[in-house]
Amino acid sequence: MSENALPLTTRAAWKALQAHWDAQRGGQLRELFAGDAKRGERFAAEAAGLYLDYSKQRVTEETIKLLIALANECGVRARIDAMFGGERINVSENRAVLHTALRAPAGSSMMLDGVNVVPQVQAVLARMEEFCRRIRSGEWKGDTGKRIKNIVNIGIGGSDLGPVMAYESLRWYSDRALTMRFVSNVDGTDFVEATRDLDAAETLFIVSSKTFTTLETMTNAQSARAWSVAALGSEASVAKHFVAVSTNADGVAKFGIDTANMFGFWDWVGGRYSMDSAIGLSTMLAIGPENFRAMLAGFHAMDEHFRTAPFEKNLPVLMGLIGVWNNNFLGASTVAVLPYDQYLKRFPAYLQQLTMESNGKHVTLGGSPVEYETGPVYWGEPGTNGQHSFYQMIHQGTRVIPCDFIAFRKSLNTLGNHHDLLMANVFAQTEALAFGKTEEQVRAEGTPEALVPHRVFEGNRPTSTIMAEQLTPQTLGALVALYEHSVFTQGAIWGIDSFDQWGVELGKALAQKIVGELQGPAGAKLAHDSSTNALIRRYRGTASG
Ligand code: G6Q
Repeated sequence: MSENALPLTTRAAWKALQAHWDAQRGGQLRELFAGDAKRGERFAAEAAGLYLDYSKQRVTEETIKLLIALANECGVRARIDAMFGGERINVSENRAVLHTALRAPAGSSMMLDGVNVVPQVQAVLARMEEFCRRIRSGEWKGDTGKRIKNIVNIGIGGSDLGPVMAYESLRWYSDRALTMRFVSNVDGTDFVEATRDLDAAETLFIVSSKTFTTLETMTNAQSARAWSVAALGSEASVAKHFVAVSTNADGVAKFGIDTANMFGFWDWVGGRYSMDSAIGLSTMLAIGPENFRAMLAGFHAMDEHFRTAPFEKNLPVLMGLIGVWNNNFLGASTVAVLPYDQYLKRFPAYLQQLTMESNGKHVTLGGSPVEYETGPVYWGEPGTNGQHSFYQMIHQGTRVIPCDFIAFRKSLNTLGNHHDLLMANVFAQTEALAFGKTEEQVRAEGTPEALVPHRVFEGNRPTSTIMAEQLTPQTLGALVALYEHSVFTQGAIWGIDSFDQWGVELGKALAQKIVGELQGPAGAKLAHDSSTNALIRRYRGTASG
């Protein structure tokens, strides 16, 4: 058995981490800070415009040393090189994983099977830029000669969450003359509500689907075409009101979109890693090519840092390893992502797919069941809103919920003292979570004895804080790449395929069979379990009562 195939929990570094945990359980943050006046600066790292403070995690220098030893034993460096080198590290789909090529600068080179893919990426970017120029300048006209004012992206999962998040995050930079909408759900309400106030003559649909076969997207695209053609009165109008983003040219042509209006990408770009490919066409339309390029530069800066920085200074590696520590030793089964910036309100939803679809796996690369927990549940809401709801549990609940706080020095919208108040809350929360409030402190405040236990905060609740100067396209790119690579690092430790998604494929197939049963002759024999049969009959109105 090669070193790389050793079961994780039998590795020397894992056992050392277990012993380290058993001995001090990560320590008490109060004591760790008291014992090291410089801890807050020493347990921090900076790259690509992002500052990561992990001093309020339950780690010591020894913990970090052991985690890095684990990364070395698990071959994380070799895995990084394999990804950047175009190897087929997505083993269950036999695919390379080269989303880093999407943001590689023009003129650089990233090889796949002996071919440099960067020129192909740059060629698509150039076509996207030209298209955006035509739409944004009004040169591209709708079928009736009107200028395009509304853009509707139709896609789901990786073909929706990235575009929505990027648009919301970078809205400040967007052209306010364009109305951007996103339709993903097969629930007709999504399409109807997204289009009810739009003039079809001024509306362009982007059908975004890597495979161009996804049930939800194809259904929404058909409804969009029917809606548009009915309003504009001709099938020929599709040419001016529909473009596609896909890897499936045949599917696009069959749908009736001219492949001249198709923007391609490649099988080496996973759906959840595609927001910076042509799937980002809506983003580029909203913020303009220059800002889009700046976002790519931010991604690339973090890619380079991840690829080259020593692990002890490597933000994604540190974040990934601390995540493993929290998940597998502290036993934390969730991570809260708490952006203190209203523009990042969809960032937690985006991260849910990135992290949970990537690392929610139960077998190793070789197919054996894992004997440890893999990816945790990610969730979150922007601060300060969450403080008035679920933070109660983070402060005083019985579960450990590690948190990532995300904040910016400068607001994009200066308004009175709002930003100072916002930031004061970030700092106060991480301080309170780390240090809590002891019984003595509560008593000293004059709290009636019966209330003392209720008002005690244990503290020792782990958090990281990510700070940047301002939310810019560049910062967003770096932030997304930070999480992408931290997910990668964790996948490499857990020895799983972070780039397949068989669980999603199952859902894609399952419903197809039942649709037939919902639409077929009433009374036809159903062969599901008794619960599913009864629910189907109730839906069809054929329940016997
Ligand atoms: C992402 C997943 C999944 C995918 C959607 C949409 O990594 O594979 O979320 O993006 O199912 O797929 P299409 O782009 O092919 O429509």
